[in-house]
Amino acid sequence: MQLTRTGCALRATSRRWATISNRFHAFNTTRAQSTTSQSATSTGPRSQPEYTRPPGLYLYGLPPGSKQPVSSPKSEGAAAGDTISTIDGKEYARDTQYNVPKQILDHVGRKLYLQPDHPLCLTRELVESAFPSDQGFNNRHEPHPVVTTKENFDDLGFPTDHPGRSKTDTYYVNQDHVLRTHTSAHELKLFSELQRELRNGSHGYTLCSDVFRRDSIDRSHYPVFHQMEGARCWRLVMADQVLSIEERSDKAGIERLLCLQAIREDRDRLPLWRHRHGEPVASHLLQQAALDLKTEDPNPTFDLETNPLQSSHSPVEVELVASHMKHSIEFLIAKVFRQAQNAGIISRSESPRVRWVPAYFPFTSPSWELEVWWQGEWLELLGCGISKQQLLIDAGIPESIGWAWGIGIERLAMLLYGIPDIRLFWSKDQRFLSQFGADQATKFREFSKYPECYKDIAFWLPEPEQDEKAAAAPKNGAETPVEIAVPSGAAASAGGHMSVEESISHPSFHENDLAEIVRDVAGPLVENVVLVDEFFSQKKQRKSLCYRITYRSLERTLTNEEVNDLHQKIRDKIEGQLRVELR
Ligand code: FA5
Ligand code: MG
Repeated sequence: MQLTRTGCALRATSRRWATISNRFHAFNTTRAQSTTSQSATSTGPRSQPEYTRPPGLYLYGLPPGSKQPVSSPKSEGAAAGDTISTIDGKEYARDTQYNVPKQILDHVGRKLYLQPDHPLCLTRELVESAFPSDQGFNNRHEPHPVVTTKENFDDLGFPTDHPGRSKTDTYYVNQDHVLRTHTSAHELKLFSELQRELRNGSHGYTLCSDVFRRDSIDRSHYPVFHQMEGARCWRLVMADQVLSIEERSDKAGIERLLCLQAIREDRDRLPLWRHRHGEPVASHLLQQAALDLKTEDPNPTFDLETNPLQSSHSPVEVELVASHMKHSIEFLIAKVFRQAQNAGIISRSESPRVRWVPAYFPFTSPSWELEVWWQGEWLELLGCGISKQQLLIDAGIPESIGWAWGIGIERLAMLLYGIPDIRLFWSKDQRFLSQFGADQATKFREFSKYPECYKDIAFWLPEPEQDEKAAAAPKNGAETPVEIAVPSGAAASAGGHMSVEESISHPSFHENDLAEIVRDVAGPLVENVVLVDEFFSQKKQRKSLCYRITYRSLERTLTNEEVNDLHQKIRDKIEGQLRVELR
């Protein structure tokens, strides 16, 4: 859901994400000598102070102590009296935590990423071609969408009070099970499997699955979408074994560590790296990828304050692993751009642009997001980082270092084919499906453009509690429009930006709940929901919000009566289920 949000002051007082876990003490002890011994010569930090999140960096939710979003309205999917839910053939006991609407369940089992000639399937194959099995990546998928809260959150180090765990962000099957909010829910299992596979020459994987989020409604967000996860590991232990203590005690010795050498060699073999360093690149790769990709990466690889390296890693290791990861990912994006150029979706005359943005994820550090310049704005494609050592320890591969990323497949496919609206991926219309095929560079041809119709809905938020009033009221005391922020549907459930202010300002209203009601009533007939007006009334001591709902079918023209009827139903439900007063 888009918000007209400018200049909202973000309060960055928290240390929520700070604590880099010391749980991997055992591993640290082994590595401690080499890390400490560098201190004389290395420019990087030695020990890991508590990490204080910098102003403006609000990935993965709110700091501890900030208020949680309110719980969701009662879900349509939970019919009274039902005690068992059957999801993709498996049964789950239902409890009060259940909040999965039927229309979300209707998306389960479609497996679009396996449907031949579907753009999501073709996009998955393109990603796999950049991380192929003959280069040590097991290409996997995981169809069953229900995972435990342990897999989705705990195993990845999500704090217990993380807003992503709330029912406003996540679909709960019961108190212990959710529809996965990201493919990272399988990271621990897949890393554990690598323990065996590392010996057989595999050192990484890709995984494709559907994921589910109570998210906003617009052309690049859908509550059910697809992600691919990728990861790559190197073993570190050999190096420690073969070098003497003396050798480890100087920087040169560290640099000679066999593992580092292996990572460097792997990195130096990457086509994009070779291209940028004037090394020859196989001609078929040159043709496949737009290697003139322009990358903006102005920040240092790690920063103690804003994007720290882990205490078990040396600066050299982090630099190399990050460099390997970024060049591997950029190569994939270069492939996407070349294909889009071949199809005439983007021009060949301009070099495609991408930029790396520091990020936060509980299970990687340092972390980044990658954005691409697309249709005049930056579009976020993926999150990634150096895997948290605790995860590798838990997976049984403590002497390893590695990277991981998670990509939104729809976003990639929109780029590849010029598909303008994320809802189209679910279309069963042959006019859509017949356009794509493995051996053709395809530019999506709009087969219809049915008229849109928008309607506004305005309401007063509940009166804030006394202690919230001071924070909510505008400082000048005037009854004027003020720039406030509402919890955006920015997917705290597995990433996304959410500011502290956003959640504190409206403790009893969450935009995701509004989006859910709109979806319940109108499903795919709504293209966009956007906040168009907001102000605070001194007299009423309340805030008013006005949302514009854009109705447009991808398959037919909606009649006035139909839209009026949908809109009335949405109004009724909002009034009945959210604690707001319609205006
Ligand atoms: C994650 O989900 C992390 N699990 C990624 C990760 C994996 C980080 C491994 C580190 C290591 P994030 O919430 O940013 O991160 O989502 C990843 C991508 O999914 C986004 O960049 C975007 O491309 C896509 N995405 C997110 N929400 C939606 C949505 N509602 N509809 C469509 N695509 C979405
Ligand atoms: Mg994100």
